[in-house]
Amino acid sequence: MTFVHDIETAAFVAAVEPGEGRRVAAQIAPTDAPVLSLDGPWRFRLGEGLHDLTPSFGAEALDDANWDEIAVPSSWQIAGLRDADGALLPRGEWRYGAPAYTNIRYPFPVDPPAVPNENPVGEYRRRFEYPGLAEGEHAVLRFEGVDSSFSVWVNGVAVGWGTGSRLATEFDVTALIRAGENTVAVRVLQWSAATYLEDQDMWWVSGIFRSVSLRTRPVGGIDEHRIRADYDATTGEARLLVETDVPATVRIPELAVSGTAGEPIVISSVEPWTAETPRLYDAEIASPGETLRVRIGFRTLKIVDGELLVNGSPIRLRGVNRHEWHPDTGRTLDVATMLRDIELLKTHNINAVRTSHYPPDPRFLDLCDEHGLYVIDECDVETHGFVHAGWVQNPPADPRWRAAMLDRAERMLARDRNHPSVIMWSLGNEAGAGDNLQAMADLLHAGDDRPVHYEGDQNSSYVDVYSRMYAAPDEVALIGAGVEPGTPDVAADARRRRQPFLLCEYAHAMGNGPGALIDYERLFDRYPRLLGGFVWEWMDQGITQVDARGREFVAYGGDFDEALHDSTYIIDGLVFADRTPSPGLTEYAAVISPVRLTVGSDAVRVENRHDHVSLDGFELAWRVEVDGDQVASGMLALPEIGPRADADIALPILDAPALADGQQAWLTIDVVRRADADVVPAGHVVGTGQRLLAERTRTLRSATPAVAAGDGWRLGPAEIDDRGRLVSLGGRAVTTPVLDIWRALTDNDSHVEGQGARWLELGFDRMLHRTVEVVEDDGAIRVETVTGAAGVDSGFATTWVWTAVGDAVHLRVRIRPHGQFRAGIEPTTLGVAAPGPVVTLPRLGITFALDGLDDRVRWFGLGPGESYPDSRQAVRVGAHETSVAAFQTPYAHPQENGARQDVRWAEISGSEITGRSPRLRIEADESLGFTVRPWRTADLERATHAVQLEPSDRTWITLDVAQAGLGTASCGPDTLPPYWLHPQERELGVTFIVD
Ligand code: IPT
Repeated sequence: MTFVHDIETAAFVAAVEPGEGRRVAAQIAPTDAPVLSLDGPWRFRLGEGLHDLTPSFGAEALDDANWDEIAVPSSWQIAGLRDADGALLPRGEWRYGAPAYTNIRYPFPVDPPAVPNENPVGEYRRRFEYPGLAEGEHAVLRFEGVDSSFSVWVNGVAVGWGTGSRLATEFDVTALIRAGENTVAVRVLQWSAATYLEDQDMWWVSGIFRSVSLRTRPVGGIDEHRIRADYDATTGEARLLVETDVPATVRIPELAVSGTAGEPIVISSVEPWTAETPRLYDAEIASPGETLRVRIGFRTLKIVDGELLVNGSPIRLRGVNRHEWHPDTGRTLDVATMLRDIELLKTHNINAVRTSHYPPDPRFLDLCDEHGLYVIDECDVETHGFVHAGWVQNPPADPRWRAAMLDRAERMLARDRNHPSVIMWSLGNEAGAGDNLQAMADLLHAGDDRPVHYEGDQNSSYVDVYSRMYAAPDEVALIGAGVEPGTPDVAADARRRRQPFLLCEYAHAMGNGPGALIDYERLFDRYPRLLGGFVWEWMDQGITQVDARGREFVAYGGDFDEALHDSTYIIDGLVFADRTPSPGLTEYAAVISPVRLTVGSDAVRVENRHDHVSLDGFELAWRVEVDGDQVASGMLALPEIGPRADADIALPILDAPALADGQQAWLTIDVVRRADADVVPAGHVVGTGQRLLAERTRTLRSATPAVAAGDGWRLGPAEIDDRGRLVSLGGRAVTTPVLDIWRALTDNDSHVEGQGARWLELGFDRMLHRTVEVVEDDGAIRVETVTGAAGVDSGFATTWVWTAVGDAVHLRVRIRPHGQFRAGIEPTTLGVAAPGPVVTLPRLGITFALDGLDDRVRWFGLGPGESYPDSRQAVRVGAHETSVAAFQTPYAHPQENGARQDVRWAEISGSEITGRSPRLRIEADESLGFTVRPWRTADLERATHAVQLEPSDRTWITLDVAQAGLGTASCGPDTLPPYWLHPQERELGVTFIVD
């Protein structure tokens, strides 16, 4: 065979064409034809670049006995982080380069289509036995994913080269394969022209990272099959059309249906497929040479009046953007990991996945069909890095790249079009503008009737949905109402106004956050044009690493000595790298719950937010708790409530519970699954409603006078010195309370769009305290302080009143801000200052520390998880308990975390057995924010990785009047104004009881 680009020298490295020698790699289905997996150990050698290629690399006789072994599939940089036994290697001992992370920027000069000489080359070889081919049979070598360009030899002969890392590639090797031993050799270039099309926000890792197989194609085998399975919701009738490249028959035993490929089959009654009812029918497509086992889901998609209808009913997308990642295996996932994602998605009420930003491992789509998720299948195209070159030479706008881009669209379509779960094609992500994108859309429209998505087509000139990323709620509201500003082209504007609107990315889940999910959800509820959104992103794409002390940690950009990197921006998921749900995920699950409860005084309103199913599968479990202790409970059945309908259910008549001083009684109602529903177990709670039934305000204990002791006073369990400092409480050493307005900046706070810079400018992180006076006042000790930062006029005057109340001590704090609280006051040369915006506060409260209270924490208030003003849908009022350690949320990049809101009392105990009091109880006059940490805020702020946080000898307690919201400024709108904390006079009061 001859090739335009020489294969021996890898001359295709700078070729803009998609490949040579390939054939269409259509979807494969389970078959009775032989399939030989070539996964497993391969011989491997990593060359430095094209100047370092193994001569005669494809030759059968090449002696590779001394080469390393590498697992296929895997990425070599990830595989090389471990030794042959799988143990992590320390920095400096990595075997095959290292992963590198950049978000937008290319990892090499923007010099298309060329790449630098520094271009590692992975050479893979494997010998295998093959039974040989019978007359007329074919053999096809199939690669599910190789990053980036690669060339292939079989038995010493070059068969071609390919690109399109996350798409399948096939080579017909019939002429080369033989009975007995065969040799396959694959040379993979880390960088190639194709890399310019693959600039997604993820780790740069290379190699044969998805499976490889050798497929025997029988005489008369079915190489391509296409299934169209429509459902008519008005008649219940299905229409099936199976097309094949050879004559074949179609059989669905369960429906007692059979027919001929190429001819429509009408079925009078089927159960349709939706994400809520993922009904699949097993079917057989048989030719004389081969039988395929396929699964068919009947469903119809249609856009009508700005709504996307599935089987005639509008749907709402409650989605996530999912990259394929595992902290130990990188971009290579096993089915168990994919299934784990499915379970997590389904148990958190998520119904849609955008496969950002490339077609996933095809087995994931099988799972989406089976378990029910709507999928936006996105093509492997992103050229974001050209933004740094003013989009000059951007491939989508350059005709030379057209063939490669069309090739990608065509291969995505061929591989994925039979999946009922795929409800939309996406051309790619962040690839700017250009005719090649429109040509991809044309190709998809011609070949399939699914809607086409591309967020970069802002005027919707060739796509079917209006899609945006990170638009703020205000703008989304305008779009929902259809009154958004028009596009320049009148016809395009009219078309766009008839399209459903999608937030293909929103609510950047980086670090602590996102805030304001509920604000978006309310808009989605209100405007039918809003099809929903996809949170960015599903998981923290961290990598398991070991530090110098041998401790494992989650690595991010920069941890691999990359010359250019984007640091923590890869740690922005709803699940942590080990797939533990973050508070952001629990919040999202509550916000998008398909069953919403509003608990009234004698009835509960139940809203069924499903699009297709009634609430048959659910029931209500209610309980009454007094101060967290359950006093009554029961179950309530649900009547027939159809999709998108609601009903009021009468509540049982309850006796007024007896309340002690300061107690509250709450009614909590959970919506629970009655029986197992696929991956969602019986008893799973999908939504909760609560209502305060009764409360008794706390009466303060009566005061007793302070007793002079030493240089200060004794007030119940407290010792206060003559400088007004609390020195001990219940015999435990104390770090005295100070006014605290600081939080360890979250990723959202510290981003340029966030408020962190203004907070730092006003010195909120470096407050100094001045004691103005300490006086004994009517038996209480009153301390006046002033707090402010160097160089800044804004600050706080605080009055602290300590009162002994029997064997306890009460503290009342009154905080009065003074000064301008304005950032950006830059004097001009004339000395005139221009005041900047008023600065709001991160938090407002007090922080102190105690010795030895390191064990359990109990509290009554919102929990069990952390919450913030704009992220509090998932938490419930009740009594919660955990350990000091588990009270912390272990964000991979340490930052403010763990705050519990609306806390009325809290108890912290020590693990040591001594004569000292085992427990501190804090009773709030009014409810408070409450945080307990085994380290200081400054430690949290200084640590770059969670593993660096080590418990100090004291437990740090912060009690807040309030804290600022979280927002999503790391990509998107900052904290919305209702969740700001303005500097205003505020008070807090607590009683400390030690027993
Ligand atoms: C947006 C990207 O599409 C996504 O891949 C990811 O990088 C995200 O940002 C940030 O994590 S693009 C951005 C410029 C809005």
